[in-house]
Amino acid sequence: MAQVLPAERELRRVIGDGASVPDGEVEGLDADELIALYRSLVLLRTYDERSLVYHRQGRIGTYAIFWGHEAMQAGSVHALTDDDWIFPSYRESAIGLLRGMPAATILSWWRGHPSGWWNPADYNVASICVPIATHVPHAAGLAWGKKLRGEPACAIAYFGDGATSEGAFHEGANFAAVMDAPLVLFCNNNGWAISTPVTAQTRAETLADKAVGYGIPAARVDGGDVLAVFEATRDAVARARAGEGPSFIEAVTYRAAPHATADDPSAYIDPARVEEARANECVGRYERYLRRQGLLDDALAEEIRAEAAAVMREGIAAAEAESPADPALLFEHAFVDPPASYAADLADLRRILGGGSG
Ligand SMILES: Cc1ncc(C[n+]2csc(CCOP(=O)(O)OP(=O)(O)O)c2C)c(N)n1
Ligand SMILES: [Mg+2]
Repeated sequence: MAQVLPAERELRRVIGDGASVPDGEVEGLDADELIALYRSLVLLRTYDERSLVYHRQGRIGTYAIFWGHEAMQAGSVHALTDDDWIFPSYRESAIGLLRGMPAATILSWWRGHPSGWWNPADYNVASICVPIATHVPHAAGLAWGKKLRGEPACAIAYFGDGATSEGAFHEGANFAAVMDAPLVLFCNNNGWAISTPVTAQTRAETLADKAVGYGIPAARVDGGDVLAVFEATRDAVARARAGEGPSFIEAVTYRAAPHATADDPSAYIDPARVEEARANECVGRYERYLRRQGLLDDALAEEIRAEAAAVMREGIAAAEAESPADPALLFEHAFVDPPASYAADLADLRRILGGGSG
């Protein structure tokens, strides 16, 4: 059976445990960049934790929690330039924050408000993809387009372990490989597709093995190690820019939170394994690393957390200050020729919403 080479099946790690496992180092990252990475992690963590509270307060709708996924998101984005395109799934909904997108925009998306839609070209961040894996061919096409135009930019598509069972993943991966498209296929393997464990998802020994069939080089990294994720993504981006085509990164973690706010994982998950994942979560791991390196102290950590909290406070205030959307927007692109009942139905809908009885 074709397999990823044995050395590449090991999870790449940089951050040690402060005891028996020594810290490594990533070449080419200076102190400012290491702190910038921490700032991104804290911003994402704060966004996620505040969002859960906003959901419980009824201020945003159903929300896909990404607690524990921050290292995969921040580590990979820091390996890109702003010209590179990001294709997020719902799990990476807030990744635009790392490209300067206002928190209010993303919060509005989760509030189902049209101000939550952005022009992808403003940030080189595509729309949040909810259907599993359907953005992989889009990312492959965009990356191929960059190559055809002779531009140096590449694309990165984020998707989960479950997505590697979907046709769209395989079509996108094969297409990117055949066209030598500058694409990074970033798989967040958090062990679960809602309640389906990865062991019930595939007979492949690793998800990285799936890349072999397409002739795509693959790496497996510890998804909780932001520096290992950064390094693997930087290698993949270098390959893409050198005209060597797509790469696959399998970042391995264990989902330490419910799939989304509508999920109750106590029905299927092993609580001891969750506890272990929470104790070893990625933001704390990196924080301890920076402290061991003498780069972070309490004052700086507190300043960075306060900054992120302010971003969220302002974000929710701005999202809630938006005036209610016109319900006609729901139908704007639905009909070429609206049915005869359309005007009356819309008037009914306006009356119900306006009357607060809907
Ligand atoms: C095409 C499609 N089928 C089914 C669903 C319902 N669904 C939503 S999330 C999910 C699980 C996806 O798991 P995974 O790819 O591992 O991503 P994760 O949620 O763990 O990040 C499924 C099946 C969907 N959104 N789209
Ligand atoms: Mg998953």
